[in-house]
Amino acid sequence: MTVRETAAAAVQDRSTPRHDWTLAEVEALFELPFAELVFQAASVHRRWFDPSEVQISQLLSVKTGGCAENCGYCSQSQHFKTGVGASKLMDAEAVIAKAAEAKAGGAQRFCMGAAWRDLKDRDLPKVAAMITGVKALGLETCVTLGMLNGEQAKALKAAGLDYYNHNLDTGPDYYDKVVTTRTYQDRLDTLELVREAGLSTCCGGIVGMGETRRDRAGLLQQLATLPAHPDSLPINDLMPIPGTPLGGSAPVDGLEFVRMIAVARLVCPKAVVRLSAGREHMSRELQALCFMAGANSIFVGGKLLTTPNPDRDDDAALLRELGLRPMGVAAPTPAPAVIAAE
Ligand code: SAM
Ligand code: DTB
Ligand code: SF4
Repeated sequence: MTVRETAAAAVQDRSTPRHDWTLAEVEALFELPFAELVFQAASVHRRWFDPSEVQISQLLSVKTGGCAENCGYCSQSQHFKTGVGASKLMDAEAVIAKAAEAKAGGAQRFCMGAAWRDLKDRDLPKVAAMITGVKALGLETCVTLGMLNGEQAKALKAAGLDYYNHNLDTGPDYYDKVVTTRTYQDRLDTLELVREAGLSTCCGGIVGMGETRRDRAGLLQQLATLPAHPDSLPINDLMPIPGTPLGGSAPVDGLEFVRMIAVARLVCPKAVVRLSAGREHMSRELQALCFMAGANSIFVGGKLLTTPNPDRDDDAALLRELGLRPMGVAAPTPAPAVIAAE
C-alpha cells in the first residue's frame, strides 16, 4: 500500500468505537508522526461531528474550598495552604441567576462544581433544586460533587441532571502520586453508578502533573475501555496552584498537549472532547491546533472554578476567526469547494 492508502485505511479502521484498546496500541498512537496523528484525528472527528461546531459549557463553583481530599493539583483541598477559603453551598436561586447569565452569554451547558469528597444526603435537596432550576432555563445540566451512591445518582437524574463529571485525572499507575485519600477504583465505582442511573458521563483528566506519556496513554486507555465511553471527555492542562504539591510542575510542551487531544479523539471517537482548563495560558495558535486535532468543546466565562479562563469576548473573537460556531447553531452559507471533484 502507498503511504496515502495506509493512512486512509487507518482512518477507516479508527472511525468505529472500540472498547478493547491495549496500552501498547494507545502508546503507538502517541508515537505517530505529528502531522499524521493530527490528520487521522481530524478525519475521525469529521466522521462523527461537524468540525465547525464547538460545544460551549460554563462552570460555577457552588461550594468552594475546605475539601477533605488531598488531590495534589487542587486549590480547594484543606490539606494545602492555597489562599482559597471554604464557603458554604450557594442558595439555589443565586445559582440559577448565574446560570441565566451564562445562558445569555451563549453557554449551552451549565456545570456546577462542589469541593466535596462525596455528596451528603443533607445537601441533596438543595443541589436537586439547582439542577431543576437550571434545566428549566433550557440549559443542559452538569454537576461534579465527588463520590455518589446509587440512590443519589438516581435522585440527581430525577431532578433533571444530564451529565455527571467525575475525572479519572491520570493513568492508574500515577494516581497515587497525585491523590492518596481515594483510589482509582473509587472513581470507577462512582462512574458505574452514574451510568446505571442513566446519566451521561463527563470524564477525563489532567496533563502537566509530572506524568509520563505512558501515564497519559494509561488514562486514555482506561477511558477507552470503559463499558461506555465518556460522553464528554475533558482534557485539562494543569492550572498550577501555588501551595499545592503540584504547583511547581513543569509545563507540558504544546505539541504534546495536542497529541493528547488527538489520541483522545481517536480512542473515543464519539466523545465530545473538551479543551478544558489551561486555555488561559495557551496561544490562539495552540488552541487552533487542538480544534484541528479533534477538540470540540470549551468552557467559557472568565473563571473556571477558582482560576481564570479567557475573557468571553476574546473567545468569541477566536471562534469567529477560526470559523467555529456553537454546536447546533445553523451554519452560514457554505464556502466554495476548494478541492475539485474527481
Ligand atoms: N470535588 C469533585 C471531584 O473532585 O470530583 C469536583 C470538583 S474537582 C475541582 C473537578 C476536576 O477539576 C478534577 O477532577 C480535576 O480533574 C479538575 N481540576 C481541579 N483542579 C485543577 C487544576 N488546578 N488544573 C486543572 N484541572 C483541575
Ligand atoms: C473538568 O474536567 N475541569 C473543570 C470541570 N471538569 C469541573 C474544572 C477545572 C478546574 C480548574 C482549576 C480551578 O479553577 O480551580
Ligand atoms: Fe476536593 Fe475535587 Fe479538589 Fe480533589 S479535585 S481536592 S475532590 S475539590
